[in-house]
Amino acid sequence: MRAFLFIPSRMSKLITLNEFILKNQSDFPFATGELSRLLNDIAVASKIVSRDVRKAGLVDHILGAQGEKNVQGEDQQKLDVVADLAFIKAFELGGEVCGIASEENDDFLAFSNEISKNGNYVVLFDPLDGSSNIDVNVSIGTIFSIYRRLSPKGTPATEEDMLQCGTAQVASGYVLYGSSTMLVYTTGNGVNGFTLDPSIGEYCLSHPNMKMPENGRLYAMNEGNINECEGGLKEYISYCQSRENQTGMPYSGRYIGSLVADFHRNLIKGGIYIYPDVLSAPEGKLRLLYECNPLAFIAEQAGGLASTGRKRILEIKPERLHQRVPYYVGSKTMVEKAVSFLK
Ligand code: AHM
Ligand code: MG
Repeated sequence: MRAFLFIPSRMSKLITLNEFILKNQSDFPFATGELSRLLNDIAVASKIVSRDVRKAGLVDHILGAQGEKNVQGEDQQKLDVVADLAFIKAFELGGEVCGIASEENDDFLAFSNEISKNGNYVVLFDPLDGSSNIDVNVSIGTIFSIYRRLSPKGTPATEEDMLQCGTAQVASGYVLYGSSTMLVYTTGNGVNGFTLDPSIGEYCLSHPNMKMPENGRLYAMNEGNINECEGGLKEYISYCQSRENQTGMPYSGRYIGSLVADFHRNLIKGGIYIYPDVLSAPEGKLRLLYECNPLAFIAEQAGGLASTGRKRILEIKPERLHQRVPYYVGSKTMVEKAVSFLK
């Protein structure tokens, strides 16, 4: 019997993140290759974190049973601290970054080595968002935001470098450690998504030029907080659950409790994510610099919106590193509608 070899007539060429970054280097406002190298450093650090996330259950439940030290005799650390250190190390050794601020650290960090002091960028990031999901094998993510420094080159990074408006972001992105690991980023020229192919250890372009559907029928909010929310938001959630909305059917509630995962789903399928100010978190829960601004930049670049309910997120002048804000992000029409209920 003859065996037939099936050869697809049209195979598209695999584009790795590296190739894509190099190809698009000229999109960057200062096309010196520094931002390309920085994005590459982020990709490498995220692969390390992805590997650690994938074996988290083993470390906690099998290796961890041996005591507080792992097999190499090192102290075991929580995964969010491991992620924080992996990214900080990548930024410090990479040479493009003069300082960082991270959700895991009280204060910002100005790198003191000679190469880093000459770095032109600062990075603000949440190393592992969705920490309540780490132990239960639910998707978590890294979120990052990149700015050009304001302080003079060659000097230590300052707090002013960190407290810039979201509109000044040069690039932002996230890595989703989900059923696959994905890196999604923007440099202000559209949004592109890459999936990590574990067999070759490379991010490959899988979601070119991502656009958030203008409308949707998914809403994501911790409805346990509903009685602590302002009246307008309660009315908006009732509207979502009614047949009064444009679909004539109740929307579906989808809340993972992991911002990156909820945001990513809404980016692809259309929807809104809401974390309002509530009694237990009077300014909201999410952090402007590490969570809201980077995802707001991506949302807008993909055609969506991000608001506090009263103001465009990207236009807020940050006052504190760990500042929190109410957050409404997602499909344009849905965010506009939600905001209209608050007025
Ligand atoms: P974290 O940065 O401490 O993980 O907090 C942020 C997370 C988001 O990922 C998620 O959407 C939200 O907190 C969930 O909060 P809650 O459990 O209050 O609904
Ligand atoms: Mg977080």
